[in-house]
Amino acid sequence: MIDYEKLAEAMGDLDEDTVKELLQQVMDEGGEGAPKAMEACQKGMDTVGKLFEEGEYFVGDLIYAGELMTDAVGILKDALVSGESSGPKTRMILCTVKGDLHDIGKNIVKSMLEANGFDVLDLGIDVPPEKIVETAKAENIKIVALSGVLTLALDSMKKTVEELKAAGLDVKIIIGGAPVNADSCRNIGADEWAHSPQKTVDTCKRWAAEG
Ligand code: B12
Repeated sequence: MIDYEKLAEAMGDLDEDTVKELLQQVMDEGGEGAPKAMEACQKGMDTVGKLFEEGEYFVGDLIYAGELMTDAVGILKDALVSGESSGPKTRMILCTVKGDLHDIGKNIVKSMLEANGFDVLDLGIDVPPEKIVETAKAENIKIVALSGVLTLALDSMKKTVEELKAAGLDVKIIIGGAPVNADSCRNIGADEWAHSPQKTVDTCKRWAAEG
């Protein structure tokens, strides 16, 4: 029986040994607890963010937290990405928007999409609207997924959506990352928003089926 509270706490404390021990236990028990373990790790990351805001953690701790979270995803990956990947692949764009360098959430979403049969064109981090518009045009892309965790990412997302629309491109746009919600989605003019990778996959599958 995994103690998810203990896992969230260990992540918040940046206690690498305990985090890795508990995640290995999840995998040794068959991996069914992986989504819950992921949630616990994210909860721990919220604690890291809070302690950073309060001045108890510094940028070095954020970097360490980022590395630990990446390792955590690596351990859980096989259990997290269990989608079916048959049939023709829909090509789509995924990236972190301009001004934002965070990519751990984006990479999780990417793994889930790929495991579910999408051909994900990952443009990376800090991606300006022009590059997204250019690529969508050149590759005849129908789905664009934008990630961002900084508050300022919301402005970049809005600008990106405006430029995609101004270019007359017929694309569906989904946005995600911690600061995104229904209100910001409306304000940005995106078609959908999500925090959970599963909702992202379900939405993109629906759009791909609509064709
Ligand atoms: C790790 C981390 C870093 C690492 C990032 C490493 C990396 N490779 O990504 C580093 C050290 C680089 C970093 C830098 C900075 N950071 Co930082 N960072 C964090 C931290 C602790 C965790 C972020 C994270 O990975 N979370 C875990 C992932 C899994 O969650 P997620 O991204 O939300 O993704 C999930 C969902 O949102 C969704 N999702 C994600 N993307 C997408 C996309 C789509 C399309 C969809 C549908 C869904 C989706 O799926 C994911 C899985 O469920 C957060 C605190 C926090 N609570 O988030 C601060 C935080 C985001 N950082 C913050 C700050 C201030 C900074 C710096 C400015 C610090 C500095 N002074 O230099 C710089 C900014 C650099 C920049 N320009 O981007 C602030 C942002 C404040 C704000 N409101 O804007 C936070 C909130 C901390 C805080 N509370 O103060 N950071």
